[in-house]
Amino acid sequence: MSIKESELILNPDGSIYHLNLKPEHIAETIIFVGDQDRVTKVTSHFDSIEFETQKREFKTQTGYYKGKRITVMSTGIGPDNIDIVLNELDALVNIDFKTRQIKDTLTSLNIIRIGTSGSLQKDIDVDSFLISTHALDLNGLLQAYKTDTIRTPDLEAAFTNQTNWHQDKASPIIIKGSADLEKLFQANHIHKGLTATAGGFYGPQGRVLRLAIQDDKLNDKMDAFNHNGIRITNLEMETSAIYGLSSLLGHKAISLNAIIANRAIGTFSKDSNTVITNLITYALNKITDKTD
Ligand code: R1P
Repeated sequence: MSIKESELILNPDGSIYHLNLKPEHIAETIIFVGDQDRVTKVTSHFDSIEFETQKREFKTQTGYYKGKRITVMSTGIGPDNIDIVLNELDALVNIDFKTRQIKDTLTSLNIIRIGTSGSLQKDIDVDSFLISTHALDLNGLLQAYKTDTIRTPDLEAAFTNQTNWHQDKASPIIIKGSADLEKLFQANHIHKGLTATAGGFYGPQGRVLRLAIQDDKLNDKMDAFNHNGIRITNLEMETSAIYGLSSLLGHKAISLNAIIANRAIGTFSKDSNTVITNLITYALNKITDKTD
């Protein structure tokens, strides 16, 4: 069945609607960053850049690092953007744009988020790195999809009990990242944990400036959560959407977090730029170790 023009939207030049990309423009290893200015921070390490484009907040560069072809793309802020980015990237590799049909042989991408995040744990300091082993959808994006095959019922039940999750809210969804990529990026000095992904920066992450929030104990309850040693370690705004959609579409994904705030103590990094730069260098070297 051919996918209609209103569902798979292509620009007049044949590129996909929001990302402005054609299939030949992307590599199979893709780094996501939030900030569009972080794209060149990553590619400044590259040997060469063969392609670049930008539409709205989605800036893309594809090039070579130590001989490996890598695409770096900014996703902007939030899970709603990840819905666009993941669906359009998957279409670029797995849908034939001429026939508008799903290809017989599917391609699996390696997706690596290099992002910033706030720790919920006193012992996970600012300026440290954290790998998200799992992600919790606090934002609701995944509620639109059939997720039965990728969920973690034990963890979800433990989270519902621990936080007295309201029955009238949709049930929480927790998804695992790629075990292969977790293994590739792990190191003794890097924390691991369950990352909670919020749909906003202030109220949805328990920040109060002038507005009261519905559950001002949610962060405390998340910080006290421990299920068989799995703790909720940090809050950010993309990982659950990346993990959920990647798993459903057959891609491998991992989220690497530069911890720049500690919400449990109330501190913020004195030099967040350097932490992010160090995480970029670490990630690039690990990617060239072996992601094929
Ligand atoms: C909020 O300031 C943004 O920073 C974090 C959050 O997930 C959100 O996107 O990640 P990035 O630094 O990757 O954008």
